[in-house]
Amino acid sequence: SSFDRRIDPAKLRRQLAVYFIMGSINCGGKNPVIVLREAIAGGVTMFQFREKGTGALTGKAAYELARELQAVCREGGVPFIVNDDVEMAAALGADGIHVGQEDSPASSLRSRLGHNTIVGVSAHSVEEARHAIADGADYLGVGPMYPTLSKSDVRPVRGPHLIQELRSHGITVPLVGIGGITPAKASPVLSAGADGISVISAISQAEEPGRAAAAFAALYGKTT
Ligand code: TZP
Ligand code: MG
Repeated sequence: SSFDRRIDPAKLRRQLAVYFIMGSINCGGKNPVIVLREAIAGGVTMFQFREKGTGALTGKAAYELARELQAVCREGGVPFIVNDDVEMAAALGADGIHVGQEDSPASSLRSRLGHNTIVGVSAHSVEEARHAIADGADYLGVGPMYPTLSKSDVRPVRGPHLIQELRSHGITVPLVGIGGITPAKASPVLSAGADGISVISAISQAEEPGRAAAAFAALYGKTT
């Protein structure tokens, strides 16, 4: 069935620990391929290609960058997830896809992309979380935890309390907090019950993306 998922939740929880998200416009003029390579060397455990916003690449250029970043992920042994674009995920044979509430249900994405595909869904409330889980999501992205400049149509800040609320309502699926997370602000997100943190600017705009990624990885007692 569409719920016959082959993603192991325990493995996925580990992969979600330091979940780096970016597209070309998030890298402050640096080459995204270099940024990602450094970030993975520093301790990033999962990557999402999110080529969105003013000045973002489209068409062939977006595909070419996606392919390069996918190759970097393969070298580093890190899952490569595509934001929103199902056709791109299918064409590249991505490890997963991340979508919003308004997109196709997880079960249909899994049927389209294959049963080993990681399907992540954004959720902003208990209601939305339950809906996404019923639809077959493997993990949830929950936020925004803190104020962010990286998303224009962002929802009101909910804080780490939202994670705690989901857990207290019996939601046990793997989940990550997102929005404004820095190494200094990550601990409350994890203490609230998140399996990992997802980050754009704290890594992509760091002077040294590798060091920034290592600072997140260190929260789990791992060093590189
Ligand atoms: N969804 C909710 S907040 C956000 C997204 C994509 C942006 C996160 O970026 P940053 O720079 O880590 O705040
Ligand atoms: Mg969407």
